[in-house]
Amino acid sequence: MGLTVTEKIIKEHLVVGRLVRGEEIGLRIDQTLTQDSTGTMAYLQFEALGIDRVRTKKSVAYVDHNMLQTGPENADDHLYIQSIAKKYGIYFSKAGNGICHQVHLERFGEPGKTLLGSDSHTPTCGGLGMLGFGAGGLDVAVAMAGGEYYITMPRIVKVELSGKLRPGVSAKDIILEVLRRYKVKGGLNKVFEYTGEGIKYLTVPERATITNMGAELGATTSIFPSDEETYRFLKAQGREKDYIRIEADHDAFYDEEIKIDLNKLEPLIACPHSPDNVVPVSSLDRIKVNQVAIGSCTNSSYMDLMKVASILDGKTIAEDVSLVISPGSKQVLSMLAENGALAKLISAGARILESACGPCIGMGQAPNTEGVSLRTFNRNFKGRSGTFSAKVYLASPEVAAVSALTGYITSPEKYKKDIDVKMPERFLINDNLIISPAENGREVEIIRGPNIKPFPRAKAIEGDIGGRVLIKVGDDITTDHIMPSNAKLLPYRSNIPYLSDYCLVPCDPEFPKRAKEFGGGIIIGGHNYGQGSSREHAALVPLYLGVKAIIAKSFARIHRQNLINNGILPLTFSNEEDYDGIDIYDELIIENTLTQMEGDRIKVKNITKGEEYALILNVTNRQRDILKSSGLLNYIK
Ligand code: MIC
Ligand code: SF4
Repeated sequence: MGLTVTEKIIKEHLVVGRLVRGEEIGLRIDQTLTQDSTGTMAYLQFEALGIDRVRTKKSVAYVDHNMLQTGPENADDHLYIQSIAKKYGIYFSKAGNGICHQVHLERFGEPGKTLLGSDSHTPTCGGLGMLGFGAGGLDVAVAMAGGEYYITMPRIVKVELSGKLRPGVSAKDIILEVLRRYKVKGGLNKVFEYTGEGIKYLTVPERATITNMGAELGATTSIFPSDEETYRFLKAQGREKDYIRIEADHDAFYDEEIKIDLNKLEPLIACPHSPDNVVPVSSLDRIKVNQVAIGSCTNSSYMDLMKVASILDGKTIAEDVSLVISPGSKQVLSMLAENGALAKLISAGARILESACGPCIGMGQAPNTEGVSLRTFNRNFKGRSGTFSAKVYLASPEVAAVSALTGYITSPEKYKKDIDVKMPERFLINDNLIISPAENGREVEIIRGPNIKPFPRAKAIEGDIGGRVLIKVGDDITTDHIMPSNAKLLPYRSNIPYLSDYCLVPCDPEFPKRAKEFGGGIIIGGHNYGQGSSREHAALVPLYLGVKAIIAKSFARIHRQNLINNGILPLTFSNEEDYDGIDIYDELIIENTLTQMEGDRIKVKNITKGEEYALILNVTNRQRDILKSSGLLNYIK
């Protein structure tokens, strides 16, 4: 039996386990990336490992999230990361160089290699045939120290693309179509591997839009083969030496298959408040738009913005629309500046933001109260924009640009002009904002600002674990609910005590107070608990608040691992109806926890209700040992 692209790369990097679906495997990691909002914590954890230089082939530290700098905190963290990078052998991409995933695709990603990043959209480099995973900071720290990264050997979904996109329909619509079919939990423990005749019409940046937003499926990752298009992109980036060809064997086995006929696809849009709430743009009835935001790691490439410039050329945006554009990288912005497209954007009325995540993570540009914001981004969870009452829609750059002109959500199919943007033969290459590490790191001093506080460590599990139910939440709770991130909170990513006052506040403003009053306790969740970002803070902050276990119907992949890494028990119901019987303030107890943890069934008593539930501890032996050693750091040591 032949192999898929995914299996070929996994096989090359397999350190522990076998290529058997559902079994745990450990992979050698070639490259790592961090960004600044998870990076500070990841490097504090790396320091705790006591290694003197990274052991990966290439590690890069980006500054792209915390760029608003309304106080000294962010700048202090940037200096910390820069000094760490210099000391430990890590390339440092300075503020202004661009969004980590866009820059990594342009300048570092390599087909056939593995990439681990402390950001959930690390699969972006799957667009050039690289196997990228998002993970918590501690997993990335361990990979930088030369440790392997563990995943469940995924099921592989063949996404067969046939035909060619029609004018006005774009790569974003392909991933929105996959999201429409699979929903935000449909990708758990799966890799989406793209193939078929249709892929030859998709450039690497377009493929990267698709693999990027595959994160919203909850997938392990997404990947395209490495073919002529990959070569063309790498050559245009002056990196043809990094090219290798990787394609699935003709008799490769896939666990599932879906087909998308690109000729039939139409412009799609994700409606508030979930990326899988997808409908055709044409089905929406004249929705007035207050803000249009173009950018983010999903849609901020040179070609995306050239399309936008072509649509806006010589026109003026609607009177009531605020249009903000954040180019994905310095390369993109410089090229737009040099060829005059930037002038067209500015002239049409766009507000040009720096090359960074910006509005995508609520770092400025929060919409007006009840405002409608149309974005080319990947997430529209409630409140993420910085305005709790805002309604955020997600669509392609074409939909965004045309709607900015009309003032209403509008399908670009109505826009008659042919938008034909070609990938350049040569991108503008200037890596002067990428700082190389020191030859001899010993002499480099680490700069630590006053905002950097020690991170909490799990305590060893002893006797009975128990406590009050501190909160009971429903399905699809995101890490944006558990640990909100916006312009006010992001500066405190290295200050867990400060963040603890905001934990789960979007679900219940009283949660932090209650958790502190009871000295910790237990959280009850629905399906897909912890979906979304990789931020480890969604585990570290509950740990700080004394949360000992989370009992949910199911967990999102990265968050579940972050809980285990930090010594919090992720338990699931064996009988989902038990969820209904538990209420906030109930007192739960898991007697002789350590002994019970030897098996995969855990009995929990509800003292308040006089009931007992059978829960599942679905972990591998390695994960069990991590939990018993009170977290990954202690386990490794
Ligand atoms: C996000 O898009 O939610 C983020 C901000 O990039 C996060 C990382 C973080 O919380 O710092 C992610 O996707 O992992
Ligand atoms: Fe940045 Fe948004 Fe991409 Fe996260 S999803 S890395 S915040 S641009």
